[in-house]
Amino acid sequence: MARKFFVGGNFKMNGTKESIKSIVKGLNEAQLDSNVEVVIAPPALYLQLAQSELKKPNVQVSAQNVYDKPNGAYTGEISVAQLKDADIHWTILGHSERRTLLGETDELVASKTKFAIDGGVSVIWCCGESLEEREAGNTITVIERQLAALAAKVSGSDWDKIVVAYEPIWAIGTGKVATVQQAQEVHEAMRKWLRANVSEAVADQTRILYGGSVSGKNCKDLAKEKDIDGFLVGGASLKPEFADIINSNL
Ligand code: G2H
Repeated sequence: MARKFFVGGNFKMNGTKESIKSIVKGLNEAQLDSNVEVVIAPPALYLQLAQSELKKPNVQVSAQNVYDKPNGAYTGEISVAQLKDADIHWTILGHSERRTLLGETDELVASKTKFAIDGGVSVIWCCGESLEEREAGNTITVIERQLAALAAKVSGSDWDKIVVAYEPIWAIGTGKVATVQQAQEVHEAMRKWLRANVSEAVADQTRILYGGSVSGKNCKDLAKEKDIDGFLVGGASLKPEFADIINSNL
């Protein structure tokens, strides 16, 4: 079964009511490849605004984070049940900004992923190595460690609800995109790991996105690689070129 191309827009902590409306209006009016699954992730405060403004059936809305506990005394957090109540069916988890700035461990990210899936919310699960880890030759070891923590928590059909995003930390928001070869090499290694440690079906069916300074200029070359099944886009998802990235394969 062919893997459907997937493009996520991670707005991070950016936007206002006006700018979110304007981005969504741009998407509503753009000609978007109907073979691409598109998910935009505005800040939590604007999830419902984006949802209510969206008119494109193949564009969905995602949270950027969710907690792994039922509703209760967890100040500042958002629950899976609340996302479902707001009709939000996706969340990003394990973004390196949360892993590095907020101390999220491999195990916490895996636990949140399982909790989200069990509650009916699909997950864009992120992983990636730092520059130091890459220069030490540890890229694949780091990615495999992150994948192993995930695979220890999820199983079977859980994988149908996971889209994996490889985001080398040194390429995030820096303008330093990984070369096509660097990205493809890691994606291939991830698929190989899934084949050996999870199953043939999960390796064949799981979408593996690339993230890190993706732009309208570099997306087409990256999209041609056999193991790159889409993108998680930060800065460029706030701009009109996001539509060009969605249309990478046209
Ligand atoms: C990586 C990416 C989106 P950017 O964080 O998740 O951001 O495209 O700005 O590098």
